[in-house]
Amino acid sequence: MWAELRPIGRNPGTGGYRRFAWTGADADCRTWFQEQAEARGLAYETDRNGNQWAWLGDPTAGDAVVTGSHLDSVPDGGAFDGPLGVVSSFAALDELRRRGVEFTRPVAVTNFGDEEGARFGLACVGSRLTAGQLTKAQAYDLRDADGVSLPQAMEAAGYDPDAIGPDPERLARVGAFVELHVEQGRALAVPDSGSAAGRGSAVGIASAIWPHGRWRFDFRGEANHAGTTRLADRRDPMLTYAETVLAARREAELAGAVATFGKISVEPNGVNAIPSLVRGWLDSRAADQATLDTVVAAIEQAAKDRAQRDGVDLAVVRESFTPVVEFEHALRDELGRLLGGRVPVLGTGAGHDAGILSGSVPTAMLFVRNPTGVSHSPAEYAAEDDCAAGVLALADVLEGLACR
Ligand code: HGY
Ligand code: MN
Ligand code: MN
Ligand code: MN
Repeated sequence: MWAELRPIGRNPGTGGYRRFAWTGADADCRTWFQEQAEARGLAYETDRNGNQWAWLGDPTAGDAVVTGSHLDSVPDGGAFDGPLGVVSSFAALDELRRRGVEFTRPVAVTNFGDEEGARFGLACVGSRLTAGQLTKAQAYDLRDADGVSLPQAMEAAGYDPDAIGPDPERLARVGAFVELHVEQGRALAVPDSGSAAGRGSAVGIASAIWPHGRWRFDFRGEANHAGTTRLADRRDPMLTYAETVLAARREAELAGAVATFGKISVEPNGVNAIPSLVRGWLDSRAADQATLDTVVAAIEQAAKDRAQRDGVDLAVVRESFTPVVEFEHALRDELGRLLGGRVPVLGTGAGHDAGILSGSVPTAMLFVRNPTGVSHSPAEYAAEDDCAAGVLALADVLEGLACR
């Protein structure tokens, strides 16, 4: 499976991936998914929001056990974030068929569309639409950097954007959703006396997803000549932006949270022009809501103070927010039992479709060890043995939940 999937959207220069929603690379990933489904005799379908489902058993029977993840990527992303979950789901089904188990519930493998939000700026679009956490109107307002709207992009990819919307009937048929994902951190890899996770386990179970959000900071100054404008006469928004980025690091460190300005846009973006507008996007996350609120408020205050000093206008827009996700304890504990109680339980700062769906169906996550913890980068990696351990763990979980 990996051999056919690996080359799709891969940049040979960096080894990273560019698989943005509703682009050619996304279409190729979708074709790969459908081929994998049909090669296994699974009933393939695409739902109204463009998410892909491969069914074993009768989907209308209800109480299905669903597994899967996403195939899209961040810009220059890694090979495992998302694909490891989808490949492992198909491989776990193959393993269960080898074991000759009898399925007592329908089982499905899924690929949720546009999980990273790399093109339109909002993460988990496919699962949010299905779970009713993103309205059709909100989705229609999403634009990419070229001004192409989400519906235009869907239409260009051959999908009917008019159909998008909540899909409660589909979710009513799901009894449990289990997403396997490469760990985006080092808790499973690095011995850490502070946590059971540090025992160097190849597989872990998720306890929670930190609350996290995205804020857009607009710093509006005055365009002017870089060579002839005295420093005292400038209203340079780049200075305000720079101070805000430094403040974000200071405030996050103080609070034990994380804050990242990873995306910026500058107008007019000329080497010899003082910018008129600098837009910076903040991604901030913390183990609890109060801490996150404190950090973001402190960053905003620092931006305001500096903006005043620079004669710059500031506007801050919260573009998206995902509250803390506590995975349902009964299913989490069932996974622990099915895996012999030897698998550590750990939290994560990364968002996932499982986090979105946890508001609608019992949801759990399995993590596979990432030796360096690096993710959202071409350097993202998981050892073959650990990936194999992940498949066997997922097969054990699916067997325990859906077979006898
Ligand atoms: O941003 C995230 O945490 C996820 O990888 N989409
Ligand atoms: Mn990701
Ligand atoms: Mn992911
Ligand atoms: Mn995900």
